[in-house]
This record gives sequence, structure tokens and C-alpha cells, in this order.
Amino acid sequence: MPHLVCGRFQFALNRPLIMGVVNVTPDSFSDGGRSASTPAAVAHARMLLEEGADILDIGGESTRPGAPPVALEQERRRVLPVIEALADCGVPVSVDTQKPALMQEAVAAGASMVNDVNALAAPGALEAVAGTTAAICLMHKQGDPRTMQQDPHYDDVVREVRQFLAARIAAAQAAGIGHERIVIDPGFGFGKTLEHNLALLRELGQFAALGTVVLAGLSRKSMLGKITGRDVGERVYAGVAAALIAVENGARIVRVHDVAATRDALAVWNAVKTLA
Ligand code: HH2
Repeated sequence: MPHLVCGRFQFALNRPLIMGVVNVTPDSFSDGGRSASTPAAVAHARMLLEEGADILDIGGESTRPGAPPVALEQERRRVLPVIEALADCGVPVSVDTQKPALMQEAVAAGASMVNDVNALAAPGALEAVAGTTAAICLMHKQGDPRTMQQDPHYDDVVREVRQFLAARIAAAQAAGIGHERIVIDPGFGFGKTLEHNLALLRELGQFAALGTVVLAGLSRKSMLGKITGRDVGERVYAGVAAALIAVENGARIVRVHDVAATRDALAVWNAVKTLA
């Protein structure tokens, strides 16, 4: 079983981890505007900690379909004060960014993980993370947020996403990022139809077979709305079900907004499975 090193933190992964989402944005699809100020974001993060988050993921740029890009300076102003305030909170703080400069600044401010929906493809991104001890989540997406949901197409979504992630693992390792720092994520909803997302969730074990930790982010996403007919604020039960399926199929980190509900569900799963 892979273990995970995030800076000074180590996880044996004998139980799945919960990554709680803190969006310091006015426009995130799931919770837009709720934590847009530094104090509100820090308070939200502390609530997620109390609810049982193992990792906190701080983002300052929405990646919802149609979202406009955010300038470096603005993203910096949104996330760095929150990361600084949480640096000693007792769990790893992750920065959700695609920008190499901010990756380095966030780690200097106290982040122990980088979560890049662009899988370190930006010029300088591999080097930015390699020069730290932070963990890295490499996510797959097709296209960019502005256009990605217009007409996603794959001949074989599971094979193509797996090949992409295997290549990004190899690139990260070639840049000097150790295996124990690498997390992969098929990127649910990032240039994928409902059928693509379901195929990826069903076959998540094929990603676990690549030998690195698998993260799944299904929380509140539109695929759950399509399945249940529910609005974004009413997808807690569907999200918990999706997180459980992901864990059952090999995910060892679930990225969620609804930490308390997910924690209880995973406690039941843990009690039954007790990973050795
Ligand atoms: N999903 C979102 C953002 N970042 N990172 C990873 N690794 N995996 C994901 O599935 C993922 C992600 C989108 O969710 P959210 O942060 O709630 O919304 P927004 O991008 O609108 O801020």
C-alpha cells in the first residue's frame, strides 16, 4: 500500500483521508462567496478541522465550467493569508493552484501540498514543486474550464486518463519528485460527460494500480445533480455515496465540502474494512 509524505506530515494510509475544501472565491460552483474573505475562509477551515478534515485544500481560483481565469496577484491575495493563518493548524494545508509562482509562495507560507488541476503542465511548475518537500496532486482535465464541458470526447476515457496520469507521474519523478509525494486524480467533471465520470468511478481501481495514492473529487458536482435531480446545496447524500464508492474502488483521499457527513460514512467503512 502506498504511503504519503506531505512536507513534515506522513500518512500510512491505513484509512482513507478527507480533504476539506475551502474556496476563497466569490464564484465557486459549490459554495461561491461563502468564504471569500480571509477571516471567513479561516473560520470555515477551522470548522472543517473540527468536523474531521485530515487535509485542508485552499483555492483562490474557481475551476467550475465557464469560470474566468484569475490574475496571479489576486489569487495570491486570496490564498496566502489563509495559508499563513492555518500553517500551524495540525494538518497539512494544500494549495489548489495552477500557477508555479504561487505554488512556491504557498509552500513558503506553510502549505505542505500542491493540488494542481493542470498536473504541473505549466512552464516551471514541475521545478517549482520539485524544489520543495510538498506532496503534489496531479489531476487530469480535458480542455480548460471555459470550454471543457462543451463537447468532451474520448475513444476510451479510462485508458486515456490512465495513460495521461502515468505520463505525468513519470514527468514528476524525472523532475525529482519522489513517488511518496505523488497523488493522482482522474478529475471528475473536468471535460467529462456523466458517462465518462461514471466509467472513471467504476474503474478507479485501474488508477490505484499505477501505484500512487488516488484522490477523488466528486463532492456536490453536477454529475450528482444529473443523477439525483438535486441542486448543488442538496447533494450531500449523493456526495457521501460517491465518496464511499470511490474509497471502495481504491481512492485514499476524498476531496469534499461536507466533511462531517463524509467522516461518519468513512468511519463505518473503516470499521468494516480495517485496512492492515
Ligand atoms: N475539483 C474542483 C477543484 N479542484 N482538485 C482536484 N484535485 N480534484 C477535483 O475534483 C477538483 C479540484 C472543483 O470543485 P470546487 O473547488 O468546489 O469548485 P470551484 O472550482 O468552482 O472552486
